[in-house]
Amino acid sequence: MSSAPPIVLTFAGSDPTGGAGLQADLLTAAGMGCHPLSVVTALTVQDTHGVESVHAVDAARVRMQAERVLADVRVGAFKLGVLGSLANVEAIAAILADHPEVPVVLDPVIASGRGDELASEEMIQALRELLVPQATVVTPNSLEARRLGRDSSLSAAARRLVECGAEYVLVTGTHETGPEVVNTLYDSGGVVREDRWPRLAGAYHGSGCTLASAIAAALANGLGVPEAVRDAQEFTWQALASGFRAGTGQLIPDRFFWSRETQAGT
Ligand code: PXL
Repeated sequence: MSSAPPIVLTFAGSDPTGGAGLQADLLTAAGMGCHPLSVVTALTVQDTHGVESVHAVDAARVRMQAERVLADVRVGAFKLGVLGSLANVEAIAAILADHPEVPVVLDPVIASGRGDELASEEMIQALRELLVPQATVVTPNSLEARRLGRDSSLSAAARRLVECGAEYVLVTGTHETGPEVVNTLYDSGGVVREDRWPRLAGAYHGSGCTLASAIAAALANGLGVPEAVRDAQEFTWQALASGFRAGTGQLIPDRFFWSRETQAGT
């Protein structure tokens, strides 16, 4: 019997395309050497173009899934994505409070890449009040940072989220313009690190899920937050650069890019 790999528990909505959501989290955690546990918070109907509808799982069932597996398995990190309903946000906040030693990566998903709404205004408020204070790292893109942090300035919005209780806030720059994507990590002292990546031309299904899950996997592997954020960006950039076209819409990141690389000369 071999020893267990680090374990990540994701709370996420199912994306049948395998590009985003729960399936992105499972592939990413596995691709980063972790074993993924999953609590399904919602079912979505979608294709690689965008999300048609979201169907929340009942909050009591979300709580039962999590409590049962957490009573059995020791978890190295939690990752939160689409949560489906206000009642689910409240249930998950209570579960996290029972496990204060486990780091939490909160991806505050508000919309799909195409702009389909994935969280209501009351859910955004509950994220801010109940989950941001328990987060080790919150990973908003710039649009989410401005809405969640209620400020048009990204640094001011990030500061607000740290004031709400997040230990770190990683604001991603995919939705901004310019030849580089600038991702900035903040804590209570201000900017911790700023990483610049050549902007890739494609539109991707599940880039934010991949990044947040990769951070959770790196934390479960024992890294500190700044190093986890660095490794996760490297992994994500490579997964995106190796992205493939499965349907007629957005590209899907390849979280197993490393297993498909051919050796030079072979
Ligand atoms: O990429 C954010 C995201 C997360 N979770 C689910 C999604 C999406 C985007 O489409 O569908 C289930």
